Amino acid sequence: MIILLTSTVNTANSPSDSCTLIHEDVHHLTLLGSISHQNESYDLIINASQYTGETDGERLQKALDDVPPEGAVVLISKGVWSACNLTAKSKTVIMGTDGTIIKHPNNIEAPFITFQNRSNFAIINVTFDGQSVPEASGILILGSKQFQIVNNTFVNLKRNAIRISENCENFTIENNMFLNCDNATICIFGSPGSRSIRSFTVANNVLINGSNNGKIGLAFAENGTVINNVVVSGEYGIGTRCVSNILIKRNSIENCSSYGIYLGTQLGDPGSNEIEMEENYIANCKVGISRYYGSYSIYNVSLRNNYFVFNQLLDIYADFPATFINNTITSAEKLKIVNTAVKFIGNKDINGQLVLPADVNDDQKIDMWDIGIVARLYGASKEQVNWDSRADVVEDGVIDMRDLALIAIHYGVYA
Ligand SMILES: [Ca+2]
Ligand SMILES: [Ca+2]
Repeated sequence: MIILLTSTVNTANSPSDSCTLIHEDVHHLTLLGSISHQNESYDLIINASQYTGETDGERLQKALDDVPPEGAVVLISKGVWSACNLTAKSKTVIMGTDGTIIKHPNNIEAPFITFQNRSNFAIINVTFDGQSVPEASGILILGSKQFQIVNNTFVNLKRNAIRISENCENFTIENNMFLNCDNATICIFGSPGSRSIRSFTVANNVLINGSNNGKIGLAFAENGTVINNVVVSGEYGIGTRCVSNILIKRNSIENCSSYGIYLGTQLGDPGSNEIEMEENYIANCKVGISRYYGSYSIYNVSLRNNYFVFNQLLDIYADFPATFINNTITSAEKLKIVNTAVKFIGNKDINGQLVLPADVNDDQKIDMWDIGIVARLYGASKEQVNWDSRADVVEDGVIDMRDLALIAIHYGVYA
């Protein structure tokens, strides 16, 4: 790796201090191996410590402004920097060392840094402290592509620690830690009405204590993977709206005050479809999974081998059409189906008992006997004396076509 310290480096500061910083930073980078991302490597390193200015923000901005068209790494040395409202160019790798902290100045709502209409950039190894400034977001990325946000720490961001919006594609948010970050902590939010964000991975992030709408939020997005993330003590775990071709896999969501995973829709959106959820663990939330809001179209949703256990009200509130295969829930009582197009196969409770929601007479088979019971009670409503809640398989307080439809979907299923 060639390291060039160019004439853009300002040496007006104490020369000996500067040399030490350069040495430390270069040493650190050498340990990392090479400075490359998205298959590009940058030979130019710009050390922000070498810049003078009235404020840390001014110094950092000067360093960022010095990135040439061919790209550079902007090193931010160990220490506390007070800055926000920075902007960066394409081909900029912003890199901290261990102990690089950027603190939000009080009472300024601007994000720390904005990338708008940029490509090929990264933010690596920086701690961002939002100082709990209301409405202040962290990293704002608009209309950009080919970028990575990796190995950073975000604390006390009260709105969108990371917000990705407009048309964005080919990016990764990986190995970041979020502590006390609220209001859609990781917020991938395309343009309402279309799925304008595509081809992304959100992996191995840890979100702790996002009690006020803390979550991984995906809206107006497609072709994405959300994998191996941990959300603890948020309001939600993973929230979606108007998404397609999304894989949600092996995430662990615990102790959220509302929905572990939700699939929201709104009128005017194209709805959500082609969503696969596999091997997630959702426990001790208020509700494990639900649509939560909206009645617009959802289709081709499948859930396999997930654990929805010990959630307070319900493990699964199936108010959306989906295929549930081989999942584990706490008990049959923690499942509520209110959508007639739910297919429920091979799911068990924590004691290994099959949960067969259309098995009205509890004989581990779904057949004519179950249809017979529903037919006999057809038209009954909850207030009537002949009411039998077992026949109300689509749990809406009436025994009607919807219950027959759900049994028909499962007809022939045996334990
Ligand atoms: Ca039966
Ligand atoms: Ca019913």
